[in-house]
Amino acid sequence: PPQTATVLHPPDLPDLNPEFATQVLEGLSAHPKRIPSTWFYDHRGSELFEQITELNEYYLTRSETALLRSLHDEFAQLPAGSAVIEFGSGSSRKTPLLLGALNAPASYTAIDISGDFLRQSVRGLQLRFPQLDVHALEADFTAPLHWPAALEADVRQQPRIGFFPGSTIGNFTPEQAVRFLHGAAQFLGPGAHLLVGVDGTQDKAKLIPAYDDARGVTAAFNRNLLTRINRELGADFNAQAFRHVARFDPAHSRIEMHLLSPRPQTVRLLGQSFTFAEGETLHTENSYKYPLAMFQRLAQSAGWTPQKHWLAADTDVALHWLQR
Ligand code: AVJ
Repeated sequence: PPQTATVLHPPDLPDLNPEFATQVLEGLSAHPKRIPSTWFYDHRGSELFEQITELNEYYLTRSETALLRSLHDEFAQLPAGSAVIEFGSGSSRKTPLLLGALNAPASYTAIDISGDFLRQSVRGLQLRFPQLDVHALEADFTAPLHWPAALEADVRQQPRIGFFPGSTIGNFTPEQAVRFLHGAAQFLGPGAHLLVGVDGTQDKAKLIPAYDDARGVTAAFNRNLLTRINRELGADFNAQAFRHVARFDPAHSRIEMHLLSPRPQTVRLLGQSFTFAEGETLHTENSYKYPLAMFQRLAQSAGWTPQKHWLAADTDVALHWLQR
């Protein structure tokens, strides 16, 4: 007699994020292998990034923070009652420097994909700035954004200042950066300003240690991606069997991070195997470095007018002030 087949249901992995699974499967099947750097930031990854920002070698955070402090008086001259909108606010560590300098800002809207971090940091800011109307939008700002109707009417009346610090824009390809800047212009509306932090460093002697520090915090940050894939997608990466590599590519003006397999090895993930040849790498991050004029051209091609910029005293970290 013909036998009856049994329908198997895929196992329920309650934490399996389909977007994460798809991008990891695609990236490991690609040549060269790659995974988008957005996946670094699980809880541990965010902790490790915070530690990176405190390293001596990682000049970016220190430079930008000093720059923001030095602009206190200049920010105080801007029109009162503004709406500050931060993209990818994360822990919002730099936000108080801007909010504290501005003349009686009316509202602050934080936008982040991680609702967890967002709720926490927005609470802290509300306590620190009790007069401020504080809003949190859980959204992916790399895709087109729309104002919730409840906020739009209020914010549209206020002078709008977008805030995108930390050289986060460097994680986009130039094409993605233009798309983001264009979307931010639409979202912020006519007359808005955008304050963007951009690193323009081209000196390998400064870049390599910043992305491959002596204490190995950046290496741990990079390898944590493999640990996360193991935990959330059930893979069997041996994170310690990969070497952290940071390289500068001057042709693309970007620093790259990779995980290098010093010997051949095979990894299993969701029923598939992926083989690494000796010396093969998994490309985990691009961090584009835009010198001043290069970033101004990029901003212009996205519909922004560069009005001003400020350069850090001892590094090539800059803040750009753009107007729509
Ligand atoms: C958060 C994207 C600005 O590219 O410098 C730090 C992330 N990667 N060390 C950067 C990062 C390795 C960081 N950004």
